[in-house]
Amino acid sequence: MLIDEVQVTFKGGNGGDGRASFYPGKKAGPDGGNGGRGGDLYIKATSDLTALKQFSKIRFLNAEDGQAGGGNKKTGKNGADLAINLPVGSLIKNLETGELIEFTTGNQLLLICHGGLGGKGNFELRSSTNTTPKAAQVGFSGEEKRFFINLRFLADFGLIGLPNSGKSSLLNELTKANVKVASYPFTTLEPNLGVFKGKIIADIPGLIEGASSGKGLGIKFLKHIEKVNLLLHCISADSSELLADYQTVINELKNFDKTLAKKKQIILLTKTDLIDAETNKILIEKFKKLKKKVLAVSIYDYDSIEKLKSYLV
Ligand SMILES: Nc1nc2c(ncn2[C@@H]2O[C@H](COP(=O)(O)OP(=O)(O)OP(=O)(O)O)[C@@H](O)[C@H]2O)c(=O)[nH]1
Ligand SMILES: [Mg+2]
Repeated sequence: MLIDEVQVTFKGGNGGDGRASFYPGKKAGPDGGNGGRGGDLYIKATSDLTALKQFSKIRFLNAEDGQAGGGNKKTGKNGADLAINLPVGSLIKNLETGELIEFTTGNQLLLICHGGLGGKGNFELRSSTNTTPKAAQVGFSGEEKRFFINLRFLADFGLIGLPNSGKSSLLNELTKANVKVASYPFTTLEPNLGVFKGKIIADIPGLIEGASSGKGLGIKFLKHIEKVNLLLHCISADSSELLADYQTVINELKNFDKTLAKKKQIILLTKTDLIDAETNKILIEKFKKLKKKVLAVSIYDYDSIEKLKSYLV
């Protein structure tokens, strides 16, 4: 399940309070240490799919606070920084300033909220006019910001095709997604995502004729593949109308968004275990006329899956 939009508050850690203390005895004088800095809060873009789930309950995240200063000029410990993983492709909007930030590449790290400075201890606060300050400074608050996050994964590869063409089965072969597969159309109701060698593959619900005008399910999910590098167009080899199958999906893509239809695309002739080798050859030739790369695959043919994997790499 894709969690789409959340409103959250992020906060840098508060600075620790300075300490007001006095060294006893003959050398008496202020010796309170400074508070530690609050941790900074970062956002890191990741292709780890579990990053989607963290906001199903949590709406507030903060970096660690700095600790208070101690006696004997001891500075408090700094708060630890916090890096929040967000799916690559997420869009975040600062609700106060309206600023938009998009996370487009993996491991992108961005400082979002500064931690607060620690308060000064009474040792540090000494001055020519006040050589024995009795009080210390309170720590400064960490920056706090409210964001609207559009959690979306930028897929690198998009599996498209008619219902029942074997998209989800391939996703399962290529990744550890383990999604539902069944012998009827519209098994997939929401896009499934899987990670293949650090790249995200999106399996989109089947597209049918009329999809672009609202039929079926697939079209509203096409936004998930707007930015893919490569479309994997699945066509079932046991269909009686392969070229028509191909054209149906292409037409729907075109009607939805012309640039999507122009995206780099290869054809995956799926379920090739259901046809004989001779037919297989003929079909591949047919598709080659479309000047598209064609790969014949079957989830029951280990070599064909390996070939697909190395092509994707
Ligand atoms: N023989 C054979 N059957 C396959 C192969 N790949 C998938 N299937 C079967 O085809 C049917 C449909 O597979 P899915 O992976 O659910 O197809 P899908 O394109 O995701 O379908 P929707 O989610 O409905 O759009 C299932 O019964 C699969 O077991 C294959 O390589 N060979
Ligand atoms: Mg499916």
